[in-house]
Amino acid sequence: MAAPSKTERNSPGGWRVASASFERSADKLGAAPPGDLPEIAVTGRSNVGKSSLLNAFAGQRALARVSGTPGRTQLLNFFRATLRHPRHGDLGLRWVDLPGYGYAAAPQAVRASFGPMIEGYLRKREALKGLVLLIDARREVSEYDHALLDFMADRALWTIVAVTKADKLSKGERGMVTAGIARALQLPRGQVLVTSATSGLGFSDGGLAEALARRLRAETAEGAEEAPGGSDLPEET
Ligand SMILES: Nc1nc2c(ncn2[C@@H]2O[C@H](COP(=O)(O)OP(=O)(O)OP(=O)(O)O)[C@@H](O)[C@H]2O)c(=O)[nH]1
Ligand SMILES: [Mg+2]
Repeated sequence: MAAPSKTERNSPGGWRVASASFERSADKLGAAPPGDLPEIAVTGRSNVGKSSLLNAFAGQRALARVSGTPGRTQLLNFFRATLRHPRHGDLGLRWVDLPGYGYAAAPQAVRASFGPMIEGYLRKREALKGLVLLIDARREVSEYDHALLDFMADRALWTIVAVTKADKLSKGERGMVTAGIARALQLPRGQVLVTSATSGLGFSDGGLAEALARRLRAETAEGAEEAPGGSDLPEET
């Protein structure tokens, strides 16, 4: 993966979300939009904060529906977003909100709980360039999360973890929790981003938009070459 230049890494007012809108829901891969934009799939256990993360990322209140009832969304929800950088210009992407997993199913049945729709999407969608795996700051990494990554192992998709609801932790706890999650998932610490949809932590400079933009730019630079790499996130602010 092409390393971001020092200027890019440190640029104040770097990548941000210029626009985001709902595109469509699909109940099968055949109903998905054309794969003409790079896609980032967002996944995690039910109620982990996927919809809230999207709203915070997009800077919109009600782009995705925040639900009080876990496990209800059973569709692939496609959103379009444009990332913008003052010098590098615009990057288009699709953000794909996957149904939450681990709801009323045993970990061994994670795959079954995905169903053919999600399995087909994760395995076959060529436009899919990265995965954002959400982990609740107050919960342990679960067998479900491990099962998802195991399930994805043969595809070796670039993955970043977003720790959600970090506002429920003290600043000291955040560092410990992040290190613990990185260890549990055997990911570099730099691929674990601490976020709070409530406080906005993890969404400004050096946050999620920056990490996704870097990945998509590296992807473009690599062309067809397969090379999952690190996101090299800055330390939590
Ligand atoms: N304190 C706090 N609560 C949050 C945060 N993000 C989400 N929540 C709450 O967590 C609950 C679930 O949030 P959602 O965004 O609907 O979670 P989801 O993963 O999309 O849920 P499903 O689609 O049902 O699986 C809601 O009550 C949110 O208000 C956060 O950053 N901080
Ligand atoms: Mg949701």
